Amino acid sequence: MKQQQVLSFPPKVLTQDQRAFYFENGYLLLEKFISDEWMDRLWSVTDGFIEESRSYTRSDSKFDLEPTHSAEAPRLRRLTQPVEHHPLYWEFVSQGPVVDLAEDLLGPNVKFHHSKLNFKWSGGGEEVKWHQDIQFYPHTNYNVLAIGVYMSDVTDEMGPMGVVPGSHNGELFNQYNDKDQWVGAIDEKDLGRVPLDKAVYLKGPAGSVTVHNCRTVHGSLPNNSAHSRPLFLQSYSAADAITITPHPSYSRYNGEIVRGKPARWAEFDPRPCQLPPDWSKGYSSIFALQQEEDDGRVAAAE
Ligand SMILES: O=C(O)CCC(=O)C(=O)O
Repeated sequence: MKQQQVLSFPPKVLTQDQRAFYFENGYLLLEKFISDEWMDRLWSVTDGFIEESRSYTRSDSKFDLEPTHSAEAPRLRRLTQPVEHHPLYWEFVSQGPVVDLAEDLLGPNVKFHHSKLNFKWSGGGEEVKWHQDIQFYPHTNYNVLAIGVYMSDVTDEMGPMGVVPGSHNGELFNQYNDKDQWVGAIDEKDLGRVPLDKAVYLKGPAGSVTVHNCRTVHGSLPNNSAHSRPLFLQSYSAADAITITPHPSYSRYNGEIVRGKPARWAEFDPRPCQLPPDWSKGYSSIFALQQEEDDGRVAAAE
């Protein structure tokens, strides 16, 4: 669905100006968009996963751990596909206020792609290098976005999400290194073509929400503060954006329609998209890949 068509539907939670801002700049920040009640419910299950991670000594398809993670001092990078691990996350992703937001930006038919909870732990939680999302999961068009919920108050020291305004209308970058290995990050030599001096860092109190288009260049610095920066991210697409490559991480909900109805016609954008490696046997995480810890594969059975 084209932007003008999306805008022709009455919005549920955004103003027309906010929708126009997203289409022009490729991102949005909505301060305290999620209620305290929702945040308390999300924390009530998230604390349990942090506890559970203490019994893990290495990353798998559920927990992505920093190399120094231990039972005494957990250091989680990510809970992968939270929707797969607790029904509350799926309730939030499929019925919470973020679905109205997705509908306002994608049109009446909205499809879930995946979710993840990036913790960016206190005292050095890893950076996320500048990258674009769509090369991880190419679709037939670019009506694909990620909505992030800050689960704690986020300040400049905590490595807030940084976005480059307008970059969604620019170049799609190579995310392989010189040895043709996927690293999921834009190479230093290409970053000169990205106006990083214009980057905007999205901060706000707990319950604030970030939105970025799948082509928007984004990343975040290490978290050198004393507090973790959990960001619960969910990706959605317009129903007529069809995935081209196998899904990198399994969830029973991948591809579920959360609003409206499935597409009968695929919409195609003529702009080409780089393809990721074949992850059909498993995928680790953007952190492991960008730090070049592995080639992105985990055993499928894990
Ligand atoms: O957690 C962040 O700061 C950014 C996350 C991100 O871009 C990703 O996981 O793809």
